[in-house]
Amino acid sequence: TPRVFSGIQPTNHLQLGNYLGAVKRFVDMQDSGIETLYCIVDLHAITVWQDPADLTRATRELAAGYLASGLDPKKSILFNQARVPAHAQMAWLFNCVARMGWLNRMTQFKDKAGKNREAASTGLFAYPNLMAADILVYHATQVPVGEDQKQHLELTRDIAMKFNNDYGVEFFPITEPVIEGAATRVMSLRDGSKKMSKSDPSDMSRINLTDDADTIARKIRKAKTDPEPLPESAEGLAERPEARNLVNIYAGLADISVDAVMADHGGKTFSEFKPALAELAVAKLSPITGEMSRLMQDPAEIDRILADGAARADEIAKPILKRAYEIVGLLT
Ligand code: AQP
Repeated sequence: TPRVFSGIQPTNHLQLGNYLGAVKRFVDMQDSGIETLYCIVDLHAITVWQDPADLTRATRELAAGYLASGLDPKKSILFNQARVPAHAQMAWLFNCVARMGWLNRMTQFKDKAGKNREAASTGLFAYPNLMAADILVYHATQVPVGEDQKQHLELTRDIAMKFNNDYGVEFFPITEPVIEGAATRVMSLRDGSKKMSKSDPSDMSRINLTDDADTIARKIRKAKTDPEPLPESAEGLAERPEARNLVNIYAGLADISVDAVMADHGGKTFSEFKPALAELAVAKLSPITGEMSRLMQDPAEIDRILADGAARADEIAKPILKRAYEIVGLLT
């Protein structure tokens, strides 16, 4: 049976890339009739240092972001990872399946560990194994993510295949990444070669879902561009990363193709296009921001929704974990 799983780390604030690359897709898939599980991956977040109070706040804020963006706890299972122990238990099995050489090739580890790899946590290194566990402990078949998660999803497939092969079973499904839409890789507003990220030290590099309308407009107005007007068609964007990024953001927010954006805005200067983009961004994001802050006033209700989702997730995960233990030969 098809099943959708995805997650986001509760670090800092949700940014536009997370929204267009992930959350908006989650909402689309929720309404597709397939069972959907959307997780707040708090255990992933602590692979780098998190202040405990900030982590708790960010977990509730991300839940509010999910709900405000249109995820519905009646249609999707919404929960935080720490509440479902099967994730960490399955991850241990995968620590014993995945090879050091596979993890050594992960570009996210290289980026996040930086120069001083010796000082990175072992959790950061094993991060993709926990991600594989998140997905496979539900036998999820589809995983909506942004472009940057492609390599981790390939590793998830490798783990599933190696497990099935080593134990001579057809137990884990081979998961499909769902990387769709015009904005699968939203770039920094300050640097068209870097992805927009929650943890970029420059707040001007990203649009946060907590930003007010003036802040959004100012960030777009100040976004780095080249001096030329927009080209007449999409082909002209190939060598212009900053221009391409703003057009992709427009297409993602408006839910239209890049060609459709170019049909309307091709040839315009940035002093014409940026205000149009800012207006669109404010129109689409402000209602979400407003709803998030309303939801954040009732943390008990958020906690109740997450606990209820976790109980439902646990029911799916437990028998799959038990069967995996049995396959391995562990007495349960
Ligand atoms: N710039 C992006 N464009 C499109 N999709 C993106 N995603 C992240 N950045 C972009 C997608 O958002 C989901 C959740 O990401 P995450 O929180 O698990 O970790 P991340 O990819 O590391 O996100 P950030 O914002 O860069 O966080 P930090 O700075 O904390 O590491 C994933 O589906 C991801 O593809």
